[in-house]
Amino acid sequence: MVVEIKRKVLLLGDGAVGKTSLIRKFVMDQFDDKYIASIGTKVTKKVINFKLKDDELNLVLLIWDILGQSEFKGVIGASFYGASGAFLVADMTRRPTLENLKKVWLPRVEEVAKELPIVFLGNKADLTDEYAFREKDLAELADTYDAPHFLTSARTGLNVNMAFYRIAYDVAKKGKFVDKQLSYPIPEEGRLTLVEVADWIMYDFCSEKGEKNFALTMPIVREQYERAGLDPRNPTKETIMKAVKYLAETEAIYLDQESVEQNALKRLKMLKRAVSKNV
Ligand code: G3D
Ligand code: MG
Repeated sequence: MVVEIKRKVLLLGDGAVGKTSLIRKFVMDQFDDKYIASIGTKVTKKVINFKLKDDELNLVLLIWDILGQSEFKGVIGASFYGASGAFLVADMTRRPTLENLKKVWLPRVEEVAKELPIVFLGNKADLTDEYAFREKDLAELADTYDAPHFLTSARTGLNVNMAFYRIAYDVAKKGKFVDKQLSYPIPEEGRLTLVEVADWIMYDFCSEKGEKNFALTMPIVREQYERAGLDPRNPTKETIMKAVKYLAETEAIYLDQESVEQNALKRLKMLKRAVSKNV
């Protein structure tokens, strides 16, 4: 059976942190956007498919982008209504954008909806030389809300899919379809970039270990990526292949041989979608 549910998620944060760019990067040419003129908001739709044990769940994400000038005015209140999740976006190159998450955006979220799944993003992570705060600062804030955080780049694509899949997962999990078998979504068919593949493999490895351990397993992948010389911002075919091998070695410690091989194959198949000529 295929079940379809719709969920609304918001991107919140100061002007020019990259909200619109992140949505564009995630949704790419699948733009199906509606401009709600009265409240200065644009809605973009993206369907994410989750495979359940026997069923499928199509989660229709309605991504609400709060536009330009309205950012610091009262009009955004209406946009918050009915939201199932929110991104809180800061710009790694401007410290006040982080402080405003605390001062401005989080209080607003809490006013409207308690217990809303939130995901913190430190965007423009490609501009490493211009960082005005560290990942640790963002992590500390996220931790106080028990929420995940990602460093993202709408420019390179770093962690963009990861972040959206994560919020999709959190949002789906909160609804009626709470299901232990809910697995992380697999990117749709078609060509992938090497950055997306490296993201996805990290995602795949962590989700194998279950939702609870997601944050704990992330460092394991990071370590193996480092060992493989894989820079998540600029991965190559060779470093991804090495990383797949190292992750398989790690998994061999606690998984049976067949599962280890299946996982490695699954990951190499993703890589093929980035490097093969005919996808
Ligand atoms: P907003 O929707 O939050 O207001 P935008 O932000 O998406 O309009 O982005 C604001 C500016 O930041 C844009 O530059 C955009 O290209 C840039 N930007 C967004 N994300 C990133 C990123 O990850 N890395 C880098 N280097 N730049 C980013 P312009 O010059 O068009 O105003
Ligand atoms: Mg914008």
